[in-house]
Amino acid sequence: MQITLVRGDITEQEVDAVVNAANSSLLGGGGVDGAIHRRGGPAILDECRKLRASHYGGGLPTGQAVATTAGRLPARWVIHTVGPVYSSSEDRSDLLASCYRESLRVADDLGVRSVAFPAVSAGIYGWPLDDAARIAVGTVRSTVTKVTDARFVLFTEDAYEAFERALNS
Ligand code: AR6
Repeated sequence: MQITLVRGDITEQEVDAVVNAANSSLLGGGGVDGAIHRRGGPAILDECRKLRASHYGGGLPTGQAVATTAGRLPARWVIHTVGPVYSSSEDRSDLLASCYRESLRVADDLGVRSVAFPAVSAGIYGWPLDDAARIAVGTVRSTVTKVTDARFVLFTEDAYEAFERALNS
């Protein structure tokens, strides 16, 4: 698998699947989630509502992932995952790692080869960037998958640099 870093907007990525840093309601929010729903259009939210009704009435649990189509995005699929809110008193790293592992598992179920990830939990959910980057890169690197192109799409220079450090260490 080739891992690359891109500075930019995940909604513009021409990949098979983009990962969304969602919340358990699956009904949208700010950050990456807001951008994906805005740019992808209402088809994504419709499918999220149906998934809630059929499988996730109590919400998609933290650390899990589920796919919808991608509406008007250049990608074909959106894989929604729910990162943990950062806590300084409790180690939630396993849940953050699970987001990447489960997203790759869903990508394998879809049979796709290229996946773009944002820095899950490193925005509104408050995760320190270097730690979020270390977990993201470490987990994607060590997961057995048929995905051949894993791309981290970083919105800010700070995030890009943190992922660069993680990738080079
Ligand atoms: N493309 C790539 N990265 C982005 C984009 C974009 N268009 N927009 C923001 N980022 P966040 P979280 C970066 O807050 O911390 C939502 O309300 C951002 O700079 O999107 O997992 C959900 O509904 C940061 O580095 O996700 C949840 O309630 C990273 O993406 C909650 O936020 C993740 O920031 C999830 O919070």
